[in-house]
Amino acid sequence: MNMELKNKNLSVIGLGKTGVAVANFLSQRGASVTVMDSKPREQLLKFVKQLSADVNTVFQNSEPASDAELIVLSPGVDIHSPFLQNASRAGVEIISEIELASRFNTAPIVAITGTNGKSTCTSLITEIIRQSGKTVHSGGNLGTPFISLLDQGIVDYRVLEVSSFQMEATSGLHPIVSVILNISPDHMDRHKDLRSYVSLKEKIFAHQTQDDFLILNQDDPITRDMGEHIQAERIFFSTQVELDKGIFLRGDKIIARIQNSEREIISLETLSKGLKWQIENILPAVATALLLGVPQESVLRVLKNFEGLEHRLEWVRTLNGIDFVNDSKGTNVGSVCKSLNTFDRPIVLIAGGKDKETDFSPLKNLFKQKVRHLILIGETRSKFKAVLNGSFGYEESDSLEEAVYLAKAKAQYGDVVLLSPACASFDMFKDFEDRGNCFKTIVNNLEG
Ligand code: UMA
Repeated sequence: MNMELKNKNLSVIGLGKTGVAVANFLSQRGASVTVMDSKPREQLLKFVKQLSADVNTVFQNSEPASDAELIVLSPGVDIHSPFLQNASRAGVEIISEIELASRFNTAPIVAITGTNGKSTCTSLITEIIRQSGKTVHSGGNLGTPFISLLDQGIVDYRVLEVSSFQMEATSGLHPIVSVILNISPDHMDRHKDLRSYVSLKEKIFAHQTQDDFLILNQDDPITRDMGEHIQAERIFFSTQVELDKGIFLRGDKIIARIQNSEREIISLETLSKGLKWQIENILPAVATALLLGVPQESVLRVLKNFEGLEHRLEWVRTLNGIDFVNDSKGTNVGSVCKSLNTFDRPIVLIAGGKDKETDFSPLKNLFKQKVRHLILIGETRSKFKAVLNGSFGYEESDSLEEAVYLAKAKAQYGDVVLLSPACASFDMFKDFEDRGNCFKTIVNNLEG
């Protein structure tokens, strides 16, 4: 579906990466565009400078213009916000940037969602497609808004990482392959409950047809039962059991049983260092590649050379036999559980940060099994302490630097020192990247 934009009055809410991309896209197509943001202008100069000259701006107020004929939301804007109620009551259409881009996109889409691992899986699929000689764009929650990709030329595929925020006001996204990696509670400060969060993730396959594929995690109790009655073909992946149809591990080998044939893909020991800890994200990426008809040589080349992504189980340094690992993107409980389960040796964990109204109790038993020592930082320290309730020892620190020193002092030869906070970063840092970069600088400056 396309839409007429010329001379329409359009409001874009939120002036971040998405707001800039949407406003410029709309204004280039002849619309009269106003961007609103709750922050003052001085805090948004970086984005103001990137706007086309004819885009209007309103600061310290996110309410759309009263004459808006269409409202486009940035992912950070909750569709249930009170400032959208008047427009909603008046019947003005409110859509996400992903929805807007879907209406103009003409390339086949591969879309990846789930609570954890989305970025790694998205990047792997993109690299594998590129390696096979096809042209490909990737973006979405990963960093480059979907709408920006549309003005970057025609490609064979667009690979999108899609978040629950981005699905809120989305109704028409139609991927030829969709992937749901896993589901555990996240962003509970934004979504009403776990069911609402799951429903947003399920929208990724709502428009798929019998020619399309939905890739799901067999080991995850929520994704396992998804899409039972859909037309698209469901393909499962598992690290725990062999599947009649799907992709799984047999010993240390990845085996694919897809489209009526079984083939051995790769042995785990030949995976690149960046991927050794990411099997759950590799399996759906390989399945996607095979379904798209990518030759196995291209898949292997990427799996042997892919460096992994920054801030996601990123190996930083080995010092005195201790591996220091940056998992600053571990911003929810599910992600930290996965990261802790990745290692079969004692972990000294640095956790804590800004609260996302998360229930930390699932971590309690895992700490007992996996964590040699815990160091708490950030705003959520007292919440962690209340959950642990004396059942697990910890130290506290006011700074990440001190936390790293404490971790080094407690870790023994062969241990892992892991920064995986289970929380957002905004109490002490600009964002999770800033937190991860600080961790790496501190670790790289440690003396032996
Ligand atoms: N704002 C308002 N009113 C509101 C809420 C926000 O005016 O009620 C304004 C803020 O003041 C701010 C602007 O909106 O100036 C920011 O918009 P945004 O938060 O949507 O930020 P963008 O820069 O557009 O980045 C978004 C995604 N951000 C979020 O989902 C919070 C980025 O994902 C994404 O990379 C980018 O679009 C491009 O697609 C980041 C993220 O943290 C990485 N995602 C979450 C996650 O991974 O857990 C979902």
